[in-house]
Amino acid sequence: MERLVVISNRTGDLENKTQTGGLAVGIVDALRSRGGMWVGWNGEVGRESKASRKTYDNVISLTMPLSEEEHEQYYLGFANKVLWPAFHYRLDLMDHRTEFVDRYAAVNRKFADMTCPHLREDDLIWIHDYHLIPLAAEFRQRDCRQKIGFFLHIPFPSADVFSAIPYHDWLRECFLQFDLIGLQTKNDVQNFCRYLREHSDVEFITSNTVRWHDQVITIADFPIGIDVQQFAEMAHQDDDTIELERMRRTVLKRFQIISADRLDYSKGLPQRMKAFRKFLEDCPEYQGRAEYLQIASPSREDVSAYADIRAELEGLTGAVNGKFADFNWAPIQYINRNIPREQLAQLFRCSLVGLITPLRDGMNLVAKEYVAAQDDKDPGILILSKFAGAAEELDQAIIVNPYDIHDVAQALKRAAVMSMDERRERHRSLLKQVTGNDANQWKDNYLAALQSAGTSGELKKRF
Ligand code: GDG
Repeated sequence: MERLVVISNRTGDLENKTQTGGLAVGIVDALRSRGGMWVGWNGEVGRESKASRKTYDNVISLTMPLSEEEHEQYYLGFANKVLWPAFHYRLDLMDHRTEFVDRYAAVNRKFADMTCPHLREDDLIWIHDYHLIPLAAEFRQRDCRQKIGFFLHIPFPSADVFSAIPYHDWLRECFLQFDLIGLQTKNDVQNFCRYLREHSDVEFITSNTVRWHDQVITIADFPIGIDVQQFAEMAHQDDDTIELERMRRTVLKRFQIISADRLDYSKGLPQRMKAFRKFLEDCPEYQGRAEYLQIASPSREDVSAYADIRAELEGLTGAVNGKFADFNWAPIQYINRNIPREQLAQLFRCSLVGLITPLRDGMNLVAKEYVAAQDDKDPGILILSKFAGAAEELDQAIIVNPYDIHDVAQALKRAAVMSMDERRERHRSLLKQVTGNDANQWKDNYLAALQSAGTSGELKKRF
């Protein structure tokens, strides 16, 4: 079996599997079973840190630091002030400077320089996410003939939106150096193919396979999954605090709502808080009973759009609590820090509603984790944005328009009175879906497609 080489902006933890999310679990398993290499940034910035090469049994971890300029212009700059907002339909938040794209290209060259000397001829190369779109082109320039696949974790926007990105032509040329382009949803695949039809001369061989010069490229959806069993086990390791929470739900008839997101403007947090406020206004009988717990883990705090959203949320939490709270009840609990994964799983389990309403999301693993954490005897209800990639699979959730505060408030009302039979029926179907396409299945599907993609390893030199 070919060795696997995974390259992503950040590498995962090859030692401690239980602390990692769906993506890392799938990748660690694949690396361990095939042997291989994981290449990425070590998370450090500055001159003190050095590139390193460590071996964990049959897996090599190859990491490097970023300089201050690289961090500023490649990571915070082109990746997170241009590509992230644009791919999430926030062209208004795009903040481009020419040095950003130059540094983005330069860091990709650096990744290629670091990786190339360690590659074997029959390696399968799997590159992840928007930070590394030009990497296959860099490899091809260095005469690499291996199969190279890409997986985009975030949405691929509509053709118009993509074409508004500075240097989209260059990004397109870079995309076309991969053998396989994996996206989260069918909608993403349609957007990508439509963009190619409208903005390039590629020849379509099938609806999702194109020829560009002598290269055949497949574009397909691989919806990412989670390790369902591991998450369910964590959710069911009871401890005393969680037992108490469960009692509050059953004895005091609390209507517990939970959300967990990175604090990111794409996740729709202010709209969600406003929808909860509307629910309290429309259903006064839930004042004193409904509790909304928002866990918002800090993220990219050096980017100003992230500081703005944080200030907005603090204002909204204060306003809603100030208006509705009583001496023994506050409607919103807002935690702006990272909490342990086990605790998150247990909190999901004792919350009657998982309220997951991003404005745009590649997939949204929290939605799948919420489903995996439920008891089949007394399962909670998933309310899910139609703009989360997960909505394509999880159609038995209550699907909402996250921009429509009235619609989300109505969904909360519907959840509050949903019969146990309906809850069980929906949960059974959701769990079947989440289990049927878990992290392992995702990784197996992707790697099988990569193995059979492209042009059977012939030398394709395009430069
Ligand atoms: C990108 C795409 C796509 C959250 N708060 C805490 C915590 N989390 C964990 C969740 C989940 C992960 O972080 C978040 O994953 P998501 O999928 O929801 O979102 P992104 O971080 O934006 O991920 C996304 C994903 O890539 C995979 O392809 O689904 O669309 O944007 O696992 O549980 N974990 C801990 N404490 C927290 O406070 N321990």
